[in-house]
Amino acid sequence: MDSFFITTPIYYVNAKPHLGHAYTTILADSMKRFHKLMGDDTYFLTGTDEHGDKIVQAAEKGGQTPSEYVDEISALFRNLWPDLQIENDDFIRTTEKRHIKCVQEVLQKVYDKGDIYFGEYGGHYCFGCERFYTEKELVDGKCPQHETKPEYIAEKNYFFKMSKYQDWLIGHINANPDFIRPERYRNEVMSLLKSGALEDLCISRPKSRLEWGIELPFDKDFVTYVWFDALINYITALDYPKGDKFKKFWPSANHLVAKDILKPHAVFWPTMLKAAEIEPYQNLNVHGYWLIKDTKMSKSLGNVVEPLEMAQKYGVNAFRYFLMREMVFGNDSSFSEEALVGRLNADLANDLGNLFSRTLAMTHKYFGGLVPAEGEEGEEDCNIKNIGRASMAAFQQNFLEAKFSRGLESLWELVRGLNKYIDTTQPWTLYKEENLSRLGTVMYVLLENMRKIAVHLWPVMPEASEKMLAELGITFRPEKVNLQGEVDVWGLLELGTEVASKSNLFPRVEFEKTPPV
Ligand code: ME8
Repeated sequence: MDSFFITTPIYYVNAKPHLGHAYTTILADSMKRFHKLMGDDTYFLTGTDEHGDKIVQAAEKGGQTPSEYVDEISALFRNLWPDLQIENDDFIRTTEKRHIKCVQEVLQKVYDKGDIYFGEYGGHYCFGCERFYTEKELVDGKCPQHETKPEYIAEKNYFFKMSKYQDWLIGHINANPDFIRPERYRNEVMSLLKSGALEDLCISRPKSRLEWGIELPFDKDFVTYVWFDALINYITALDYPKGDKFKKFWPSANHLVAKDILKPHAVFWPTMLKAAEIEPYQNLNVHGYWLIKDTKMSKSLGNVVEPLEMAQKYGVNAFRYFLMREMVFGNDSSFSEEALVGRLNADLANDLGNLFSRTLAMTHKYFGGLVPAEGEEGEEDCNIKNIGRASMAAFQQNFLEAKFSRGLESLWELVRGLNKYIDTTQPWTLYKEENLSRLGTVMYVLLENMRKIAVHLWPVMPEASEKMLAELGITFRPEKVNLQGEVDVWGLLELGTEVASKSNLFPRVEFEKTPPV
């Protein structure tokens, strides 16, 4: 049994969760479920990043201590995930004892090796990103993420010798074309690495300036800061260094992040791992931004989309489907309720929902609701089975390559193919002609394909998939599924199974434009 370890970024607790956080976490959940169906032993980690200036400032604003504040906001993230049908195996908080211990162990190891030194540094510090920017990285003197002018800070601090590992990292990326994907981000990282000497990474803050962090094990007057703290969460959760979980899951580590934190994950983290003599992760999967009317979502612009509100309004499963289908992985994508409603009606209500409810209704009308026997296979049946095989194989391959939207598109070739199959085989005519043997074949082909589609949809729409399968008289057990085998296997839906008489999985919705103010 292979393993599959999937992580999301640990989110800052300086604001409530929004659509962007929900997207990454839903996607991670889908990847976990997909790998589960592929027979892998899976582990899915998410959590919250709770140290740093931003948090102290946000707590002060609300008149709370940092610790009261982080408890409150972290719980908002933790409690949201089950409502979006997200099943994470662990939820890590950087203020937990297990994490503090792990960070200190890694720091000590890297320090003992001589890869951490004490030095003076002056630089352009962006509080939003919690990192220093080089002159070259600034755009018009401003931070490219926050478009604010960074503050010039000079102080004595500890540094990680990141530059020492630059050549090794270039070699590793060259030797592992999938290490960073999609390709555009791999190219971006490569051109950054080849554009000049990598700077060393400032990893501490004097306690006189900031106490809300993890104390350096080799100097009590300093705390470690942001990335050296946050990134290590991925191995803390596997009980590094001693745990069996670490041995089992680390080799398959897949990180999922948006492009805003590409450099820390693609450059800081692998070099930190190398210095700590830990194998690099397997893949870094990088997605683009959800935009609102072509602008990035931000609290200050007041255009933040509340994921729970969308899920409650349109259904969790439709919301999950939309996010995964609409965004081409790696590119930016615009979110609008209009587009969501469009896809819900077209793909889910019309294509899939109608196909399913028509199939169930016909099974009732023609065969009393019992799955009929399949007779001889004709050309049309053979054709649709070929479409099915190609569509499911493409779905799986695309999901393995982190091309989720294309994967769903491939599956819909089967959904649309089946709708056409009904039009051409005309079960109602076969019924009128009393050609029950041919009718049985057609209905069986439809029902068995519905079963296969439902199984493939479980990673994206867990509840809808289980409901479809229940309506087909099947109790779904993910651990019993062999998704790869589903491409070629035929006939798992048993003859005589009683199916539901109707289904209303995805009712059509009308889009109401908000009246102009
Ligand atoms: O960066 N579109 O936390 P963060 C898509 N604590 N995804 C978005 C998004 C958008 N408009 N906005 C946010 C941090 N995200 C650090 C991470 S990891 C060791 C430490 C998602 O709360 C996306 O996954 O700012 C992005 O990478 C992440 O939220 C940033 O979360």
